[in-house]
Amino acid sequence: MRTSRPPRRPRTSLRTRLAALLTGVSVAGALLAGATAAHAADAPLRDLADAKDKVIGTAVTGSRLTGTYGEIAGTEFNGLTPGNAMKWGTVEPVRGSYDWAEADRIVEFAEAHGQQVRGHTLVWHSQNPSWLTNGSWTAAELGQVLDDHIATEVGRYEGRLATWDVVNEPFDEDGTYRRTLWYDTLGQDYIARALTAARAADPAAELYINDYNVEGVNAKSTALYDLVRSLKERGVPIDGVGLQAHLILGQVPASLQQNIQRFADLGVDVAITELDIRMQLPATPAKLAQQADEYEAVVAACVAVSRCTGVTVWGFTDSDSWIPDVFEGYGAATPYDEDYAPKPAYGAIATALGGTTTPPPTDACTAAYTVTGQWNTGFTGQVRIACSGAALSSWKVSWTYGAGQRITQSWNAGCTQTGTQVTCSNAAYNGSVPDGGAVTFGFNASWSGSNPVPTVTLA
Ligand code: G2I
Repeated sequence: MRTSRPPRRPRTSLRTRLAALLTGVSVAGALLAGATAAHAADAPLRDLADAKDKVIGTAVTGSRLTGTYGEIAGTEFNGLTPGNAMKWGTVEPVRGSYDWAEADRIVEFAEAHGQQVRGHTLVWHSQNPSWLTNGSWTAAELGQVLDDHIATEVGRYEGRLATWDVVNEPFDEDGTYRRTLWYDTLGQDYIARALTAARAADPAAELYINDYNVEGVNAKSTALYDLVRSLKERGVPIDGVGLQAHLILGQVPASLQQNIQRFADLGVDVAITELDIRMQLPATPAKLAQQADEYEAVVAACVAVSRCTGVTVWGFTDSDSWIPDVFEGYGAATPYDEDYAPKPAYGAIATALGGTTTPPPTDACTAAYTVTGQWNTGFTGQVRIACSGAALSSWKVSWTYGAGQRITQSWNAGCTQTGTQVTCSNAAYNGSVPDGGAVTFGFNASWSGSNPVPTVTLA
């Protein structure tokens, strides 16, 4: 960490965050139901991370920050990275015409929840607007475009973001510079130029270079190491390196901690910025257990090095992961499944952060209630009935609504509401829940004022 810089923002206390939660109507109705919470760590990941002065972050999609997604993002993580919202193509699709809606939403959410934000990303070869990639630029023109973009975007959030991934993915696998618009037009000094512009626009933000396949000691990470050393020698502002860590099950580099340590010894911070561990589908208990061990190893490697500032997962739920879109047949890469149930990897992260987890009950069927989407007057919810060591041939789930919510529609179950009392029974086709299986039903309902989550009973 730099010495001549303003100190990091004070960490927000649990009490402050709770107050923010309770006054935020949009999230007040999204608390996790008991059955899901019972699978979670005994303390939220963010409290464990705070106690170790580390970041446990997640990439997020702005439009999804309500309901259970928003609840988990807000309560389990102390850092957020916009997955796409701050990329050039998102914020300036037309030259000079900016769209900050999703980025603003994420920053405001983070501030309401006492979280730090990692800005991602300013200079990259991908997800750029066509006016930029199709333009024909002289070096002078493109340099100015770059300076202006950084001044505008970093300036907009000055003082509010902890960190920027200023330059993303500058190297090829063999450690040579990636041939991009930036490199081809401006030469390798586009990197120093971008860092200098970012420092000018927000002197308090920590400035990083971020790349993938640089987690272990190899040609690419050594090129990054040499670049950082030379930038520091020249007095170019560089505060840290981001190791993305898009990993494959069974392939966590053995030299991860050694690599983190060598950057730390060079005098920069290190962050694991985009962790996910993908596996060939289907996910099996054995693969999920191995994945948990590997998540634990990655987080533990960061915890072991004081200059490793923390770990961000690239989406916390499998329903918000880039993997299935890009790697056919692969998935299940994040710590929560598509229904927001914590996977073994979640408990493993908690363990690496010094926490404990209460294992889910065995020999039981449980019901978990989640709010999957919420708007002004209505919301969509779902209940997942899962069995482990037991089985059901029919089921009935009931709960009491405490704040005037009313079911308007249901699917995959027959629901009735009398006063505050809701009872939902299986449809003709989904009464049977086998050992190791699960059934989900959904509903729409109205709410106003607040939307607290009820405790559900399974009969
Ligand atoms: O590719 C994985 C990550 C590698 N490191 C840099 C990250 O910025 C990158 O993130 C991913 C996002 O997670 C994806 O969500 O970057 C992708 C683009 O390279 C993102 O994918 C894009 C899709 O390609 C678009 O079709 C889609 O419109 O996401 C867009 C928004 O959902």
